[in-house]
Amino acid sequence: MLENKKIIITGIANKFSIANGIAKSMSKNGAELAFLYQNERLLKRIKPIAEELGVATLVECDVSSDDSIDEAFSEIKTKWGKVDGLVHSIGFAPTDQLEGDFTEVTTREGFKIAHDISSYSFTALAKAALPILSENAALLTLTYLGSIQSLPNYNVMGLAKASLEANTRFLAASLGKKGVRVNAISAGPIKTLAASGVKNFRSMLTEYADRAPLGRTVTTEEVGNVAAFLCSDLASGITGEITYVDAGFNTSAMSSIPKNN
Ligand code: NAD
Ligand code: 0WE
Repeated sequence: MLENKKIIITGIANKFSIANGIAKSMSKNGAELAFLYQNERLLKRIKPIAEELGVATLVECDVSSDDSIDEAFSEIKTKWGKVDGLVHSIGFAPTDQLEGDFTEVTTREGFKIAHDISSYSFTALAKAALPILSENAALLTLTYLGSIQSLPNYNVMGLAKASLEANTRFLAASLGKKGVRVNAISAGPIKTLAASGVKNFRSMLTEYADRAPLGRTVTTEEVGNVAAFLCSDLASGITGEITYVDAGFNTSAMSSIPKNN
């Protein structure tokens, strides 16, 4: 499905990362991959993953810095010349923003960081990649239901994801004339590093499974397969779209089997 495509993957922190599920599926489907990693500290986790998938291009890129982004893309340009796809799997808010009452805990600085790292970085990477993007290239990001519905503790990240989804539509409108598609996957909750510090995450997963039509949560492999499809030419008619990979959770208002009545 992705033969002869060169795809950049961001956001692998360890084997549990959604970006790792995406890398595995894209690799299985024939893509040649490059990994952008946040900092050197993560290298020892990423190297074995890269080796297993035969990925030779590992480049440091901290999306909070324009210089870091510029350096990373000049390295990719030298190595590859062109790029057929980019996966943005990056989200961050300071921990103090993600626990407690929204009105009380949200600060100007927390808001700024969450939007900078979780939404603007998608625009920034698209901008940096544009000179080497091939015709029919595809960009993809990862979002969450908290963008359109409130839930406890997700707080300012919900606002940042709403911005990221609008970002997806505006990038799609901007890059469509070049044949470039831009989409997002809204994934159900998965126990990754970004979820590990979250209070009551396990009980959230149970509640999700109860309400989801499939009666379970989703895996990074399932998200990865949809990512591979969206970045392939099979999805040539899809852009600006948010595709839910959540076992149907967002389509269901109540669990189907009453517990007590
Ligand atoms: P993860 O912790 O494995 O991945 C988050 C990644 O963001 C890490 O690799 C980290 O290095 C990277 N990152 C953070 N700040 C960065 C910076 N300044 N520069 C470069 N990289 C930076 O967790 P994950 O759950 O795989 O998250 C990936 C994406 O999926 C995020 O956008 C997240 O919001 C989204 N998402 C997660 C879930 C879930 O339940 N896990 C559900 C829906 C969407
Ligand atoms: O988007 C996310 C993860 C967001 C996230 C998580 C962290 C934890 C560690 C962003 N920044 C940080 N910063 C840290 O320091 N998800 C969709 C997973 C997630 O996170 C939640 C959730 C869900 C689901 C936080 C609160 C409530 C639900």
